[in-house]
This record gives sequence, C-alpha cells and structure tokens, in this order.
Amino acid sequence: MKIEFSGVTVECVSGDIASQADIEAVVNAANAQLRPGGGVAGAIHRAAGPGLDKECRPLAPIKPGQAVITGGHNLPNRYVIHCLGPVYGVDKPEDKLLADCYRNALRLAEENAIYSITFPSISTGIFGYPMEAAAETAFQTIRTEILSLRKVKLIRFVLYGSDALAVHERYLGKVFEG
Ligand code: AR6
Repeated sequence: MKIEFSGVTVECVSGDIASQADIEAVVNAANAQLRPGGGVAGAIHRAAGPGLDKECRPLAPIKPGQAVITGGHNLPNRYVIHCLGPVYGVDKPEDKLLADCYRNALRLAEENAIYSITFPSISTGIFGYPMEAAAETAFQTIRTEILSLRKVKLIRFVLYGSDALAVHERYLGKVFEG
C-alpha cells in the first residue's frame, strides 16, 4: 500500500529491511552501543559486514530518540541511519522518544540530501512497544515532518510478516487519509 502526501510517497511492504536494494538510506533499530545485537540490528550488521561495527564505535553511546548516520558498507544502501528507540515501560515518555527517532532520522536524511529512506517498526520487537501505538506515532510524526522535507521523496516501511503489515497499512490510511 502506498500514499502520496505533499509530493512524498509513503509506502508499507513486508520483507527484510536489509534487502532494500533500491533505497538510499536504511534505518537501523539500534542499541545504545550501536553494536550488532539481534532483530533488525543483527540483520543490518550481518549484511553490512564488520566495517559498519567499526565505524559505529566512536559514535556510541546514543540516547533514546537520537539518530546517527554512517555508510552502508556491504549493504546495498549508501547510508545507515541508526535510531535508538525507547524500551517500552522504561524510557519515558515513550511516544515522544519514538517520535524523536522518526523526526531525527528524517532530518538527517534531509541534511544528507537523501532521496529515499526505509524504516523498520522501531521499538516493536525486543523493546516491547505495542505495534498499533507505535505505528500511529510513527505516521503522525512523518505526516508533520513531510511538510519540511525537500530532498526526501520516498519513505518505505518494511514490516516483518503479514500481521505487522496489516497494522501499518491500517494506520497509514487512518493518519494520512482518515
Ligand atoms: N526486517 C524488517 N523487520 C524486522 C527484521 C528485519 N530483518 N527483524 C526484525 N524485524 P527489533 P527494537 C521487526 O527487535 O524493538 C536489537 O537487538 C521486528 O519484528 O529489531 O527497536 C538491538 O540491538 C519488530 O517489529 O528492534 C536492540 O538491542 C521490529 O522489526 C534492540 O533489538 C523491531 O524489532 C532494539 O529493539
């Protein structure tokens, strides 16, 4: 499913965030130390190779809501934007910190003249954020931020599995068309 809003395409697909070869910047659901770990971070570091871990070390630690940018190394993407999402029930207020992730990632993309960016559903795996609430916050933040974007023209959410895709499609419709 895709929508157009203020000249920007926002779309949801199911798949693997580490296999989005047509996208310039891939967003990592990182840990504070920017180390490989599991989930999205594991998939991204595995595909990128050890050069990414090495580039990340001097940039760590990062705080919840923060985003930093590196090269893509062996990934098919030119850049990786690493975001630390809130741990649900621990880092508060969760919705503000999650919104900060999306806002800061889009601002870094804009500063680096990035045309296309792909997001996973930050914080909804190991960090335990309920997916519906996370999807609503993500799309509301993106809707507001799109109005200041000049370079970014394609925003793709890559979801793991049909349930995650269905939730995100529902909120994409609700926030942009509802
Ligand atoms: N492609 C797309 N989505 C994925 C993939 C993938 N390859 N793998 C998992 N997901 P998570 P978090 C989904 O746990 O909650 C790491 O160990 C997953 O189903 O990767 O922000 C880090 O090192 C879920 O919906 O990120 C941190 O310690 C979503 O992506 C911690 O986990 C995010 O799951 C970050 O936890």
